[in-house]
Amino acid sequence: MPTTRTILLTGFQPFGGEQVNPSWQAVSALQGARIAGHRVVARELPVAFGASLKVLRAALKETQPARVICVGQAGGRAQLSLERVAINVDDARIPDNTGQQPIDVPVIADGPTAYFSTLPIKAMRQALNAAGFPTEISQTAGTYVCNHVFYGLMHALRRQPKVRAGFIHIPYSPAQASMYPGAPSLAVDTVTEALRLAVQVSLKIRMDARLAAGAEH
Ligand code: PCA
Repeated sequence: MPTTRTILLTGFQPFGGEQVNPSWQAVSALQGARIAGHRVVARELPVAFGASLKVLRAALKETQPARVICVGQAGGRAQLSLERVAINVDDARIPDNTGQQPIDVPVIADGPTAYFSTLPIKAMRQALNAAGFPTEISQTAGTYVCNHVFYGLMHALRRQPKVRAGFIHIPYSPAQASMYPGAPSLAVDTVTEALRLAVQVSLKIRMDARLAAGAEH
């Protein structure tokens, strides 16, 4: 019997005064799910520079995953954002949940300027859009804890290119968005189903699709 391989999915704790984080709500719903012969392990990361990466690295070591998708909340965005690039800088507009507010410090001293996602983001966007999930390619994951985790993830896996990994930002949940008139939102159940499909595509696609998804600004 071949051993069941693991898919590691992470979400975040609430931050910035919110009561919930829809990234963890959506990811935790897939805990233990079987997707294309793989088993999902879901983990919640603290919204903290440094500590988030400690938890992530321990989970990578423990689960030896075949794929990793980290997920975070991006309030104000209207679509699922498949992040293209992680950059080597922490520049926090607001303190993290432990009160740290790094400004212009590298995630990893002496690390490269950036890492690209190794997920087939174009093929994923195509499949997600075809299934009715609003999805875009994003050219920046910001400079807060999500980018920190994305960069640290790609750095940790830099010598394991077969372990495809990346980051997806998601909109507010409808309950959160009701506090901010006009803010876009996406139902948590919808995000969960979109993530299930994203994992399926990441397992199936060997060579990413060649589709334009650039931005002029
Ligand atoms: N979103 C924040 C950090 C945690 C989260 O869910 C971000 O985009 O950096």
